[in-house]
Amino acid sequence: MKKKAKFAYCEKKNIEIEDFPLIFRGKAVFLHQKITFSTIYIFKEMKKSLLQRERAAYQPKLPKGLQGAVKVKEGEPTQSVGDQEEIKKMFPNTYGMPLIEFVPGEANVDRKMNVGVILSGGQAPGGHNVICGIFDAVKKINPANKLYGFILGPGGLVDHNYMELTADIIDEYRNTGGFDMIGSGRTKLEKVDQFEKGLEIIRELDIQAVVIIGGDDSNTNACVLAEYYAAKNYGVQVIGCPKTIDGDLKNDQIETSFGFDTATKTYAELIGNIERDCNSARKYWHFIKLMGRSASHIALECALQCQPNICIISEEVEKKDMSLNQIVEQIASAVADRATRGDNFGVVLIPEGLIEFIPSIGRLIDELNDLLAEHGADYKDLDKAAQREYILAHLSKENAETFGTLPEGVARQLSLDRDPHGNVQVSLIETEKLLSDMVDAKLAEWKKEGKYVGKFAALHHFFGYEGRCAAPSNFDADYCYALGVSAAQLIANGKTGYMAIVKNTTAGTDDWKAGGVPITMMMNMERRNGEMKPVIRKALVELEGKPFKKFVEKRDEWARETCFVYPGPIQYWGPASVCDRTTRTLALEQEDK
Ligand code: FBP
Repeated sequence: MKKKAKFAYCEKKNIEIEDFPLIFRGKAVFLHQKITFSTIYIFKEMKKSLLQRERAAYQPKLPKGLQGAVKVKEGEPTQSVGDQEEIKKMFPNTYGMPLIEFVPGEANVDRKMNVGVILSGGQAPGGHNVICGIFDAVKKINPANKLYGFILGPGGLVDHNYMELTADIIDEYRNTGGFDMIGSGRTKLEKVDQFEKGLEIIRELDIQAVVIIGGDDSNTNACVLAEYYAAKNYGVQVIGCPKTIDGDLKNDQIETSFGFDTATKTYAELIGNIERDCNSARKYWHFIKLMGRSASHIALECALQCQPNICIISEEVEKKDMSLNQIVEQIASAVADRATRGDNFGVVLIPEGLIEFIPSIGRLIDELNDLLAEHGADYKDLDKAAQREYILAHLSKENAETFGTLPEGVARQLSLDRDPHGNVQVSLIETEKLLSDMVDAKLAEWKKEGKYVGKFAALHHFFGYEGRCAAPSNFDADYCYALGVSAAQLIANGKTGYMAIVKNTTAGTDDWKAGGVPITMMMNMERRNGEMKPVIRKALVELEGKPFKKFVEKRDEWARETCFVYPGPIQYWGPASVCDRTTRTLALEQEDK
């Protein structure tokens, strides 16, 4: 409906424009709080493609332990991965709980429970299937149970924006990508008044448990909320779910975060297409930046799938204490070497988070974080030039020098507001452009010195948002649905402060093992926004791990020769060897386990 028509409708019905109903499947569904026009547009009835229609009929495969009646098998008590004493003190009610596995049982729990669900942070393929899994499981446990979706992320809980998720709505979104069923957001749940505000709507809707589907930061919030409600004896359970395309929410208990599989397969398809174009025209160097705020898992996985000439791994840059100039020389050397054989073309993959891992820039960002946290107010009102001067005047000598040498756009981006979790918005920094400009300059220098004879023409790409809402691969469709069912079972069995997990994911789905891990088990203390905070430890690329070692074994050959592989699009139907194939990262990591 057009904006004008909406105003006319509200006038006729004598309602405020903020109370305009959500039109879903031709029916007016009144949200119970003020919503904005942008919110309304999310819920427009979907037009389905043929693929979507066929895909809707796909029934995700469940592990044996979740197929029928479910029994809880408890493991040993757990402890946090670091700073045990501090974490234990901060989470007295949710610390030390045992690991849980669901195994086939005799009788199912028949619990009356209403559940609220929140999608938090960046989109990741499969989020809708988590919600579908929760829905099917809570209805199976007791058909009177209700599922509510909080709208546009954790803020929906605090602002009381929600909708009941009925079978009609759920069926629209089975096996689809995106988070548009209820939307997502990055509001950080950390203050008591937010928890209390949330409780009001939880009580009003008679909700017994909230599931937060998110990455490391959002699950940290889930843990804090679980502890708060437990400490207050409110009887509200909080369960987390491991989401992020970045692949950095993994550890001994979480084999992979959902969305990584589909997103990397989508990027690998695009990179493969570029490689083929590159190998056909033989005249460009393609610089491709890939999402992944911090860790380089996405870049590494795409490299293993596509065999580009160069892939930079941030964790290695940090370990080797490399400067920006050394990275540029490494790329320029490979370009110059290929040029000696007449190959003036190639593909370079760059992880989005690289800039923070270059040690000198990392130190600068740490100081900037503290500076912006401390002096936020007096800095914000200054104009651009004055902000730069302010920063240069307040930084230590070493960091001021680094800041001064950065191109203005990059320096500016590093000095802007952090996201609500204190992260630099690295997706907005054009590292691919920065590196190719510097490589160009280096090659020009070498040309003058007679060390380089080729031609260098660069093209730039950034693949991030292109993959976050892709239709989930079979792996993510199954994995997410199982995570949703697992979350519902954790709730039915009275658990709180747990994250739903599914393990043994390189075996057939029947043999996957579903259960729960206490969130406190994954926590340690880290500095955020100038303060030490309990957070889930991020999993970076392990330089001793098999995926990186495999890459190192091959990379010199890939740099010299043209060894491109073109993976093609995700397949939903066909031989299992193609359709159900996991990522190389997961396969290599699980090889000996
Ligand atoms: P999550 O950690 O919330 O899953 O988000 C990851 C991510 O996709 C990063 O790869 C990227 O840097 C960031 O989100 C982009 O954030 P935004 O969606 O706010 O632009």
